Amino acid sequence: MKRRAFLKSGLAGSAAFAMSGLTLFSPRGARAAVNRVDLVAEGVTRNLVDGNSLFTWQYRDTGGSGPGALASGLVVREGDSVDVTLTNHLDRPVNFAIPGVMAATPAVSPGASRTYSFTAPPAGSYFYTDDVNGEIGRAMGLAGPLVVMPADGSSRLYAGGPTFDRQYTLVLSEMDDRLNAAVQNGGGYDMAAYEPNYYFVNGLSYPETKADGDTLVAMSLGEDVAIRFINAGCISHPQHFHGYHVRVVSRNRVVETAVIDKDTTQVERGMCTDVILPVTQPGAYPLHTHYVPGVTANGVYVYPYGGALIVMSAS
Ligand SMILES: [Cu+2]
Repeated sequence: MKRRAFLKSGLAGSAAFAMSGLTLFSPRGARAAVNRVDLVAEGVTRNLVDGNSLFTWQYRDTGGSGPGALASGLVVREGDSVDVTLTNHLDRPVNFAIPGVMAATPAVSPGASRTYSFTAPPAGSYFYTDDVNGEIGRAMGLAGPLVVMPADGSSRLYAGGPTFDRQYTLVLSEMDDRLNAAVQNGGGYDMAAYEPNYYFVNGLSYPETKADGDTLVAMSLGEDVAIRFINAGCISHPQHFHGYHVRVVSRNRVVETAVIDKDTTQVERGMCTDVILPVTQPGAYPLHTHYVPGVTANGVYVYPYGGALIVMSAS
């Protein structure tokens, strides 16, 4: 059975690391002394929902992949040792950094490799990215989710936090095709001119999102579903729910002190917002950014193709 096939269910309790769409790089059911991951930073041309194509950057996990169209994604347990070896196939130095955990790490020159070792931080949602190219790395797509589960193996967003029955990780990002073209030609970009025209969840745009098992949120009535929003882009991505209210559990691992039911929650750039969604009714409902251009593709509205909109389905 291919490893990806394990990951689609997202049901808690079926296996310690079972979750939607995220790469498991340690053997299932057994904890490796050291989790070893090999990432390649590379340029790829991506086909977009409107028929255009875009030169992007990615971290590709040579042993697996991330949710949706993302080429990498890490799931570990709190306290695990992790060795990430990054090989750089890009035209400029990059690094591997985890905002809030490790910043300004040594860069890897083009053609070279370097190993980054760290101990998995407290349970919660994180992402890794490049921080030696200003915002260019994130704007080009150089990011992946890092999910840290509690050391006791429980299905909780943080140690002692609320439990969940199922979890999804949704990485939010956007791109400005002029920046991609400039970088493809070896240049940089003035981020003051950044005006994205493509929007993604797990590297996909609607309607691709509803055809992807990691990115279509499939739920059952009565469940508490955890959703980890990880904003790896350069603008805010406010998330609006139809059909349900959610409870924001934490923002960047800081636990909310006053928890109220919300139908919209802001996810600032660089922010990881974890929510619990009680599935109170069956049906299919959209979950989308409340930033209106975010549900377009190159200025065209969501029908027949669009941006950062996904479908939540409950039965
Ligand atoms: Cu709406």
